[in-house]
Amino acid sequence: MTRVFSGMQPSGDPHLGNLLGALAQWVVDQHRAESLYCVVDLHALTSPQDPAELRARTLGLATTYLAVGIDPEVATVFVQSHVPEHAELAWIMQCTAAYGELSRMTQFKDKSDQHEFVSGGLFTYPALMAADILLYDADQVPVGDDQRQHVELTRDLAIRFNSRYGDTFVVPEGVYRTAGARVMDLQHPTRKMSKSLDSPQGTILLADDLADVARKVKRAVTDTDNEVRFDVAAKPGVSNLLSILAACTGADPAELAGTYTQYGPLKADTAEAVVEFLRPIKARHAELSDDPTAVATVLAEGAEHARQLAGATLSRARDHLGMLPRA
Ligand code: ATP
Ligand code: LTN
Repeated sequence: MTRVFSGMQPSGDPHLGNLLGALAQWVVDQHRAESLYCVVDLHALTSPQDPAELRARTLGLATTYLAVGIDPEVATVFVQSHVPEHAELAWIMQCTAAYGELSRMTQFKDKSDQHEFVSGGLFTYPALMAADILLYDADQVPVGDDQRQHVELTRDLAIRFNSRYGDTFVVPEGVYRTAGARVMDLQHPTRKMSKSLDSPQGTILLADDLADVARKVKRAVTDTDNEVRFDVAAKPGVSNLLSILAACTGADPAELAGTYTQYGPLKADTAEAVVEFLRPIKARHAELSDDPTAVATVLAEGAEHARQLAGATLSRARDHLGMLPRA
């Protein structure tokens, strides 16, 4: 059976981009593949975190996975740092990656320009991501468009390791969703919606109340020519609304464009679609948050299963590398 692995950082509150670009895909994938979904808390440490917030967000993000419909009876849900094999294979991947290769990662270049404190971990982040994926012999990695370069690097590292030390890792493929793959900020539609961009009016959070959600969509930046057309370059704001509406309703954005002649109705329909998309997820999240021990149990079971898989791969890699077996 195909195996799928993906992860998300507990570094901010989940937003509509995370839900449509990633989590919605995960929910679908769990029924066609053996799926593992990880809360990548070690990745969040690449920038300084408030301890209490990190703890709350880690549990909160795991709760979101379950609230969107990831079923722990079907998929494995766990926290990265509960499986110490990630950190160990990450070191091996750091030693497999070239300095120049890591230097070319655009996410590193963007983030290191934005931050005053640039950790060594931010630089080696893609090696940890490669370890996440390779530990589970994942065939497919569903991610947003922005992670393409990291998945390509993972493939390169797996191929390099296999050719140096013999067949060890499965070479994974990235799976990039088209509708909703890149949800843009509602106020700055040429930038992706993101938890690290300070744009509260342009970002729809799962935690927002539904009236706020509708208001933010209706106030989204469009343009003045009043023509509804799906054209990301020329009409980023309108195209973003069409993509969001399409992703929430399972339609095609270009086809949807033909059914509108004005911005008003497009905004109203998009607002309603987003609200109806979020409503059940919010309700389920609230329910699960009332029972944090149930979520903790899911995570404990998930980690146990993940460790079995990860342990086997790591032993294989250690052996092929020539590391002395542990007594
Ligand atoms: P940051 O702002 O710190 O970069 P983020 O909001 O981009 O964070 P990540 O934790 O980096 O979120 O991403 C989690 C997942 O959500 C990834 O698969 C990523 O591709 C996807 N994702 C993030 N933002 C968007 C977006 N605007 N549109 C579509 N997918 C997104
Ligand atoms: N880098 C990813 C999160 C991430 C991930 C992974 C995604 C960490 N490890 C493994 C897929 C597979 C991000 O920032 N979105």
